[in-house]
Amino acid sequence: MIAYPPEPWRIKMVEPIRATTRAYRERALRAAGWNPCLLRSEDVYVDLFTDSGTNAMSDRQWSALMRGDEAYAGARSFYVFEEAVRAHYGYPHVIPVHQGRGGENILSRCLIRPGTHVPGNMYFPSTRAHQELNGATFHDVIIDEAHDPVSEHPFKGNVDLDKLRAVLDACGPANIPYVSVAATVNMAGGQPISVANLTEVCELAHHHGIPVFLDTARAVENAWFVKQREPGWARRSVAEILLALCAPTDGAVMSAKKDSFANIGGWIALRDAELAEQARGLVLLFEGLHTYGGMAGRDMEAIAQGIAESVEESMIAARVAQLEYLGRRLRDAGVPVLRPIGGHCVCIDAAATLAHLPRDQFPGQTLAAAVYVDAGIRGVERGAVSAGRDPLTGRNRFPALELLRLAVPRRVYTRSHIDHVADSVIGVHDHRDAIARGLTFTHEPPHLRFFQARFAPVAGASIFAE
Ligand code: PM9
Repeated sequence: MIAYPPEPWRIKMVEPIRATTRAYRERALRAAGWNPCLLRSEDVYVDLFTDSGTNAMSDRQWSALMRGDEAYAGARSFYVFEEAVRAHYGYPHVIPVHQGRGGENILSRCLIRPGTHVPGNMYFPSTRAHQELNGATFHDVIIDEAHDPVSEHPFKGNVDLDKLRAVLDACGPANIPYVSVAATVNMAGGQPISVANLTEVCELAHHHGIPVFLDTARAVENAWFVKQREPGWARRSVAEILLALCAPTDGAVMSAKKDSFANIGGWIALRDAELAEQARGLVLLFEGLHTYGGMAGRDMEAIAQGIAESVEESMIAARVAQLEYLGRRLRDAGVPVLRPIGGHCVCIDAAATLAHLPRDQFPGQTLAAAVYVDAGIRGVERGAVSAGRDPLTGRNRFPALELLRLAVPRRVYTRSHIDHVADSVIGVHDHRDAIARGLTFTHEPPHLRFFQARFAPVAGASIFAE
């Protein structure tokens, strides 16, 4: 028996979802250019495309919405939001943005000059895109285990300090505007970084006068894994560990659409007053006034309440247990699942599942298509399509991990939905030989191509054997 503890919430409001037929779904996906991202959500049964902005807000968050102060300048809701971020993340300067990539844009513009280099623990598409748009080259300095889907390393988000030293030596500290660290690491499957490793990274970077900025989108989940796995932290609360993770860093960029249970929003949080002033100046141009940053007052109230709920340990325990349950069901049935199971998603090794397809037929995208057609489950490719092209050579990047990511929204789906997903994915895996061919681009956007790309089967009308 795989454990599935009862959720620490009950359902007060429901949103109907609609089951469709296989023939209907294949038609819908063909019309969407074989890209599940381009489907209408009403054609999706269980939506595991992302855990971003798709979470269920609590009754306390919904009531907080009513307190929203919609004043253009100096809204009361901003100060509630600012205080919640300061108290839980520990940075003095809090600048609101409309979502994470808004913050990435501002931070990259403040710090990056053309020809500079940004090391980080594996890329994230929007983060790297903003670094590259501002003229930097990203260097992956994550430990090798992060690229190995079967490694059980407890902290696959850790930075390899030798790799970081090598980038410092090769590029020179003066050409490194900052080190970009994520907690957890999304593209590695939601894998955490240890407090000890992050502290060492900061010591090394600071020794060379380089600041470290943390992507805190899922830092609460990271803190939960630290509590479970890192010696010395078991008796500390998740709230304390979250502060300990942020403490050695110089600032953070946050998408509040993840850990904070919000449907929209984010922030930049900084220690340096001068950098904060520079960032506020750019927020005015790109996001909105520095006391709302593209959010409504009610959004800031919902986030402040969501932050407080995010460190409630029963919530995180139930979330991680739900993912562990899905991962174990798949693994026990022989599906090659990335290990250990991460904080926000279960990832299927698409290169291993569809080993008969070459990488340039995009096995991750093809598996995403097959899983949608089978039972209306929408995941997202996290492999070569997401990695895009090298801006210098123009060639496709083929990362070591070629995954189908199933990201589970917080407090949205019940055990029977998760069982439905497991049954379907196991069935697709058992009949993987029926997936006769992969996909090729028919439309390829220049940036973050996985969102809007269109594909066609490399031959014939379908990816399935006719
Ligand atoms: N992450 C995700 O599904 C949403 C878009 S990609 C399908 O995983 C990190 C670690 C993220 C992230 C978004 C962002 C950008 C930054 N860092 O989506 O702009 O996982 O709020 O945040 C998505 P925004």
